[in-house]
Amino acid sequence: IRHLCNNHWQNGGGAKSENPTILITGGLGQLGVECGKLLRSQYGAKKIILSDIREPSNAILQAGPYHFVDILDPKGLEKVVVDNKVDWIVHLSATLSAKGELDIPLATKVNIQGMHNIIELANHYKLRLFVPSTIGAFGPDSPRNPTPNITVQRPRTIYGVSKVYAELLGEYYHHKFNLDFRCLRLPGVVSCDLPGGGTTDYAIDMFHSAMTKGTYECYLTPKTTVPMIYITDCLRAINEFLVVPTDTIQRRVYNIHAMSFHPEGLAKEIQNYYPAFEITYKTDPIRQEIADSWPEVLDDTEARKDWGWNPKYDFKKMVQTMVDQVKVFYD
Ligand code: AKB
Repeated sequence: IRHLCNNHWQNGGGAKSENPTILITGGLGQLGVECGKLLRSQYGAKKIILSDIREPSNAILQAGPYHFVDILDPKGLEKVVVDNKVDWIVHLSATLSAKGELDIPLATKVNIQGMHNIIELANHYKLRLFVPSTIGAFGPDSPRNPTPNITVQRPRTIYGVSKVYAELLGEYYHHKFNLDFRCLRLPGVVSCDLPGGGTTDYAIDMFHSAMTKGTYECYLTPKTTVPMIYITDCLRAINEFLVVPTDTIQRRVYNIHAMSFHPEGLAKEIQNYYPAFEITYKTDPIRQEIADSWPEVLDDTEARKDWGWNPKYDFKKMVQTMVDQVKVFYD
């Protein structure tokens, strides 16, 4: 019943499309900080609210609104939404794949209970809700090259299970309650800022190690191939997909792809910039098993066809950009 008598404060019930106020959960994470910058450049600094459960830097505090609120605290979240008249939520909080395997109760709470709290709130206040899914939502029974938009999904990590849950819950709330739920299955995101707890983190670590130490010990085998995307493309995809008109969207969950590579290939490309760079391998069985169960290439035909997705960073351009960015990072 609660869902049928929602408090619609704009647009006669649909999520507001113009000049939205947007809450980004996981606002201090790998994607959150940069996503905040991009959305602020578009909608204005005050319209984008970051939330997380860490102490922000002064730079973050000066850049725009920040709220210390836990996604496991539904009342705290609701207060932020109500006090600020939030229109859209970009829900980036998550425990990533490798960390999730080391602490399953934590991943269950953050990824499943957190998602549940967020979707209830979005539905109650008729907010637009974006949640990223991942290549991790597939498993060893899925076709790996390419992995279609609709296919078998039997992930073998708690992270993957929770992301399939998020996808299905979002689609269900969309069909049942007309929630404007939007979800992109992201490849591993390569950025200068360090993530934490992911299986694809090696790619970022390799750039930093090449620059600071000249060597890198990789926890995946040389030819382990997974889809990856440069952060600028990833955030552009989120930004564009957030505003695709509802009648253009044929489905609520889309694969997006940009490039695929393996550690050996990445090391060779980095050697074009740092000829003395050396890579060695010491496999971590947990992360290797995870990566081996993931797609090699995502089929993103549907995203390209329905809303014009088109990556701008290929492998070479990503490496060149990362080398430059990592230099700036240590300047
Ligand atoms: C991870 O490695 O867990 C993430 C992802 C691919 O979703 N980067």
